Amino acid sequence: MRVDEVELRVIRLPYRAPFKTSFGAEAEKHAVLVTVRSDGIEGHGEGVMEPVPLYREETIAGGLGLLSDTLVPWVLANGCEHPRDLTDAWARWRGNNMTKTSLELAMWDCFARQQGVPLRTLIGGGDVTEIPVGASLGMNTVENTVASVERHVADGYRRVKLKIEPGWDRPMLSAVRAACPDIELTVDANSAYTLADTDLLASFDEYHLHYIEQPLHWDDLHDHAVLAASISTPICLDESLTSPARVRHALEIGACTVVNVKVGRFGGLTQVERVQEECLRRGAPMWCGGMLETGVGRAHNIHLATMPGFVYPGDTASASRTYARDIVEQKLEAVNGMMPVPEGPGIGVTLDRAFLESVTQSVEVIRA
Ligand code: OSB
Ligand code: MG
Repeated sequence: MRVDEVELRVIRLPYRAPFKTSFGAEAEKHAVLVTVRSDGIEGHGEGVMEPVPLYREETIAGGLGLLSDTLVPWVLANGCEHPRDLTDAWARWRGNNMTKTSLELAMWDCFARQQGVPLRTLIGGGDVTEIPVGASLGMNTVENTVASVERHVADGYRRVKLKIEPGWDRPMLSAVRAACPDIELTVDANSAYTLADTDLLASFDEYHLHYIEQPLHWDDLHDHAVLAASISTPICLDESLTSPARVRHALEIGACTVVNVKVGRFGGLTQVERVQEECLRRGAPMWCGGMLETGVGRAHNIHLATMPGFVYPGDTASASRTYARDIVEQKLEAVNGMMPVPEGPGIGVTLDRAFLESVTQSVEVIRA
């Protein structure tokens, strides 16, 4: 595939309500939208780098610099035989997984559209037309949280995940469990605890959580393995898993038994295919995480979650939970906890160009 030009667009899209986690409250999404154009066909990818590095290290400013100085010129000069080859071609440029992913996903989408096939058919999800999804609830009051959990269960969501931090855990979890004793419930601490909290974390066993997500430091494996020996609740890692090797290490030492897959954290679809190999070999369930993506990233996540290793419900809930208006024309809405895979070539969504312009902060087009 020869690439004629690449567009780097930064957008700002307001959330319907601020999303509060242990790293703060966010009121709007800042996203990098990458579009590649090749022989009259476009493909899109979304970068999940942040304005400031609260989740992992990558920032939008740093990502844009690497894209325009290095990755985009490389793609314009070299193209690719198959998007599966890009990860290894870029391996000498270390890290920057989210940034690499934004361009890699655009290349996969463009490639699939040129072949006239849905992206899922290129990554092993050929027969899958819908995926099971749960919802991730930000921090709020106990009363609002219980009401929100009940609403999501009534809407058919397959599991509910609650953001937690020290001071926002046991009373809230007790109230939710009292209201909904049997639902599939998980918690996500986004690294808010330390091993000094082991007794507190062990006390969560009584809530019968499906798993606890990233309780400790955002780059740690060792302490999670120590914690795992002291609690019954399974541990799922998110932030700490950044490569197929890290996943293998985590599973080998028992730092986690469940794997949250975010394509941006791993550096692209080819890396996720390798993570899937590790997980299938070791019987570790994967599920598809989210970063409150706009329609482009959300559509990619839906296709990703059709891969056979994804066995637990993911975070790719209805777009309308997060945005009053999205940048794609298709409505990405779950029905009874099942998210339909967008039909048509590539990721199966088209941009709402007029609305996209209205939320655009900057655009740069780089040509061969
Ligand atoms: O830790 O999974 C996370 C959102 C932004 C950054 C990190 C996380 C999240 C979510 C939201 O939990 C998941 C979603 O609805 O996309
Ligand atoms: Mg998480």
